[in-house]
Amino acid sequence: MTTQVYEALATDNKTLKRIGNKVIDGLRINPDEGIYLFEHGSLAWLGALANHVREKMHGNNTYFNRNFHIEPTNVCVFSCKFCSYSRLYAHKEEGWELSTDQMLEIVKKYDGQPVTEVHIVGGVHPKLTMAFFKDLLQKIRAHRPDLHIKAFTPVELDYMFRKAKLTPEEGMRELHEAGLDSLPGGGAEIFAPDIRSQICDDKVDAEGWLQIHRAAHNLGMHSNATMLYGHIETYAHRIDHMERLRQLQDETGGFNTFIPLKFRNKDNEMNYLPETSTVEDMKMYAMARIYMDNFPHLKAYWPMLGRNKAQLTLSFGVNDIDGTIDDSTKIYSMAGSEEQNPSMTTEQLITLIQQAGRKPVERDTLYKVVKEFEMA
Ligand code: V47
Ligand code: SF4
Repeated sequence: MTTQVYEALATDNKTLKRIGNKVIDGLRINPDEGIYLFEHGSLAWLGALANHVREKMHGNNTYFNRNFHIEPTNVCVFSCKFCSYSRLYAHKEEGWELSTDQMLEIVKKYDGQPVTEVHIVGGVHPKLTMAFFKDLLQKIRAHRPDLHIKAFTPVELDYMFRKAKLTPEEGMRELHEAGLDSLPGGGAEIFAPDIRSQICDDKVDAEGWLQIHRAAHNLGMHSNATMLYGHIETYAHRIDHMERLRQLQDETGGFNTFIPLKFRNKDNEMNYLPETSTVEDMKMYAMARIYMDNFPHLKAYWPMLGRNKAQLTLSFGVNDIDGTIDDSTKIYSMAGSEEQNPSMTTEQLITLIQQAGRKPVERDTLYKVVKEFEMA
């Protein structure tokens, strides 16, 4: 295997060779080396390196889980320029707002079905308080104690905690006690303030986002992290983002998965920007696998990329496809994602992974194996 990798990575560029050897030897690369790889590594070269790291960590295993989504509201006090989904409170009649009973009805639809996780995330509605969400968590927990509740980004949490006059530590403890198990990765966008101020000026900043995840990790909870790429940021901004996450992971070890999210340009204020090419997308995944050496998992969110590109990512470092049996999330379909009606049966998802030459493994949120399947 290693001989093959050395052959695949043959290059006359001494700097690339030196950095490539570090990665093969399992050594961490620094931010300057990361930027150099982004700028000078070809797709084939980065792919070979990322695939080496992926196979060293996970072999052919490719994880998916059975989950469903609830989006309580798309009414939002913030105005992120890339967002196609939210409606300001002043125009709330154009949006939606689910009651606790309506959300419990969604949970009950899955009674008797082998789903392991509910993913709850939405806009920041000014009237939805900490008390409202604690009550929702308690009711879901009471109805279905085995369901893992992964909910709320630091954008929603920061607003909730500030209104309730709670520190991130106090707020996280209360929600954890009410039934919250882990945090999804949203709201991170790009941490660097020179970009963040241009695309989402008014919501929680990098330090606030990281502090909420730190507070969750310190309570023993796990979480994910995302990065919105392919808009006005540079390679240096992407590396800076990944570096901040890598540092927090060194401190807490609480992150499960890194999820690069490709910017989609339909119906938002940044629609003048072209979208990234497939080559650029695969390069992003490969760089994420190479740089995020302390993140166990790299996930491709298939409803956003589409099925074929999601398959391709499995050769560029990705070892997890966000499998869902009924993904009714609107944040991507409204931004122009490939999958306008993203829903795949477990059988379809298994076939998709097998067709890419990998081994499907059903997991729960914390990557405990639920069931292993054969390779094709
Ligand atoms: O933070 C919004 C992104 C995120 C656009 O943790 C957009 O398992 C592209 O974080 N183009 C929310 N992206 C979704 C999210 C997520 C998704 C799947 C799994 C997990 C997980 C987390 O969606 C936002 C923002 O970065 N987003 N608008 C857009 N136009
Ligand atoms: Fe609100 Fe989230 Fe949309 Fe920003 S991305 S406007 S925080 S719903």
